[in-house]
Parts: sequence; structure tokens; C-alpha cells
Amino acid sequence: MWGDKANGAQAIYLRTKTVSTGTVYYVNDDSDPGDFFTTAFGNDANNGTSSSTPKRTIQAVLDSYTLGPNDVILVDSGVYDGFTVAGNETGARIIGAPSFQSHIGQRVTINASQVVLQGLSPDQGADVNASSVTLYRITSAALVLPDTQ
Ligand SMILES: [Ca+2]
Ligand SMILES: [Ca+2]
Repeated sequence: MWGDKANGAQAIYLRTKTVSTGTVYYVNDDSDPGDFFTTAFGNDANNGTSSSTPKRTIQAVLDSYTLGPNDVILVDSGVYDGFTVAGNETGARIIGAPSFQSHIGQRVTINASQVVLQGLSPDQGADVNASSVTLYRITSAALVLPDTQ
């Protein structure tokens, strides 16, 4: 904490980790309790590129676009179908709502390296078939991970 002699205010400076993002995509189900990222219900006819035009399924984002490193899918609170991250989506990040209520009701398959899953609840587990995949703040009783990466 520093005293700012110029205007008398005190301030706390925090060093935070900042990760640059590429394109951000949005997904929401058709209920809004706990929603954090989006302002509308999801619809796969939406483009998924703004908080007011979320897609309904994660797979629809993955199928509509080619995600690259640091591109992010923000998955709002809800229950979602499983999805497969194709081998060419290296470095894609799929992030759930801070409430830990972004449930994936079917199995998840990761075929691209350096994918990050964060804050999701893949309730039926995940198959990770690629290297350097990061699972961060994941809640699931059904995860099966390979012995080595
Ligand atoms: Ca929702
Ligand atoms: Ca794709």
C-alpha cells in the first residue's frame, strides 16, 4: 500500500496474471439463473460472438469456427451436451461460469493440444487424446485421464 502524496488517497496495487485473448465466443442454455457471461438465451442460429447472441451448444461454436490459441468459449451456467474439440483447435480455451454451474451432461473429447478447460463440470468425464491439455478448476466425479501426457 502506498500513500499518494499528490491527492492524499491510498491505493493498493495488485500484480495480476493477465492472459491475452483472441476471439471470444458465448454459449448459454435456455435458463438464466446464475448466468454471468451472457444476456440472452442460447440459440445455435446465433453467431455466438457477443454476450447477447450466444449459441446453445458448445459444439456449434466449435463447428462454426476454427479456434486458435487463446480463443475462448465462455460457457454460462446451465446444462450442455457433450462436445469434441477437433485436432485443429490447438490452444482453444473453454471456460465455465464462476458459479461452477456450467455442467456438461455428456462426455467431452479433447483431440487438440494445449486446450484449456476451466471452471466446467464435465459430469460424464472427458477423454483427453492430446498433449499439454490443461484442466483447471474442474469439478467432476467422472474424469478419466491418461497415465502420461
Ligand atoms: Ca444459463
Ligand atoms: Ca472448428
